[in-house]
Amino acid sequence: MDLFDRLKDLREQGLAEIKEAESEKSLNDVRVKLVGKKGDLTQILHQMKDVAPEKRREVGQKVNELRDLFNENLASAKDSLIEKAIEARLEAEKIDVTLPGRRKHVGSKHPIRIIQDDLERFFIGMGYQVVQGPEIESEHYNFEMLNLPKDHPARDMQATFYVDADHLLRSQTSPVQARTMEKHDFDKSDLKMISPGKVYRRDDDDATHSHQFMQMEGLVVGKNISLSDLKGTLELVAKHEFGQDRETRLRPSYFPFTEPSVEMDVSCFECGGKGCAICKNTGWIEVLGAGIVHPNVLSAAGIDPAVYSGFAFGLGLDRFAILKYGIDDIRDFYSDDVRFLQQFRQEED
Ligand code: FA5
Repeated sequence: MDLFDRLKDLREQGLAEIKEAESEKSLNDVRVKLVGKKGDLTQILHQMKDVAPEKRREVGQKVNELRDLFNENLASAKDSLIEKAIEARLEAEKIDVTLPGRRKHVGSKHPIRIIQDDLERFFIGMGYQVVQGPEIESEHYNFEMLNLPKDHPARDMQATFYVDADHLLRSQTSPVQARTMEKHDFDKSDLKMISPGKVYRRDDDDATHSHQFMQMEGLVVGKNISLSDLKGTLELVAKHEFGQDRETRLRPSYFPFTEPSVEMDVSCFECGGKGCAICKNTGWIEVLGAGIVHPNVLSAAGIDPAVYSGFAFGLGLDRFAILKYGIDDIRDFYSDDVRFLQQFRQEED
C-alpha cells in the first residue's frame, strides 16, 4: 500500500474514532494515537525516506492537511462532549423554579432585650460597668448579705422557689450588689455598676406580675453619695426611656437593704393617670425600688460605712417595656407568640 492510500485509510479511520469517542478521556486517547508525538501521522512522516523525492512535498502537504483536519475535529468533538456533560448534569440537578421557596425566618430582638440593651448603653455612657450574677443564688447573698437575717419577716415579701435548703432561684438582682462590693477595690475607684438578669418569685401572674421577670440592678458606692444623686439618676433614666411628658413620682418605701427607701412610679400609659384596670385605679405603675445603701450592707461587704455611702436601685425591665410600648399584659412577653414579637422588629438597631 502506498503512502497516499495509507493516508486515505487513516483519514477515514481517524475521523470515525474521533466520532465514536464517548468521553473526554477516550477522545484524548484518540488524539494521542492520531496526532501525538508517536502517533499515526508521525509514523507516516517517518516513512518519507521511502517516498520518491518528487512526491515528498505532496505527502508532506497531505499529512499537514490531515493533521489540521484531525485537530479541528478533535476540538469540536471535545466541545460537544463538554456540552453534553453539562447538559447531563443540568438534567440530573434540575431545579423546579416553580416550587415555592423556603422562607428563612429571621428572628427579631425581644422587646425586653431592646430596653435592656438601650439601658445598658445609657448607663455605660455614664461610666457604669455591666456585671452578671448567678440565677441560682445562695440564701447568703440573696438575703443575709442584704440585711435580711434568717427568720426576718421581710423575707416573705419575696417568697421564691428553693432548689435546696440553702439555694434558691434569686428573687431579685440585689445579691449581685453584695458580690460586686466584696470584690471591688475602693482605693482605685468608686463603684458604679448595673446588673441585668432574670429573677423569680412566687407571685400570682396577672397583667403586671409574672413569676419570672427581668430586673436591672444599679449600685453606686463612693464618698459623699447622697439621695439627691439617686433622685437625679432616676429622673434621667425615666426621661431617657419614657420621654419628657410622662410623669414620675418617688414614694417612700421599705427595703431591708436601703435606708431611706423609695419606689418610683410612672404615670399609666393606658389612662394617663385617671385610673384603669391596668394600674389598678391608681393612675401609676411602679417601675423600680431604690434607696441609700444600708450601713449594715456596706459593713457585710467589708466597706466602712463611716467613709463610704451609696445608692442602689432595682428596676423592672418588663414594667419598663409595658410602659414604653403600651403593652396591656406582661404575659405576652413570655407566650412566644411570633405575631406579638414581630411588632418590635423595627425597634432593632
Ligand atoms: C426589689 O426587688 C428590690 N431588690 C429593688 C431594690 C434594689 C430596692 C436596690 C432598693 C435597692 P421590688 O420587689 O419592688 O424590689 O421589685 C423591683 C421592681 O421589679 C418593681 O418595681 C417592678 O418593676 C418589678 N417587679 C416586681 N415584682 C414583679 C413581678 N412579679 N412581675 C414583674 N415585675 C415585677
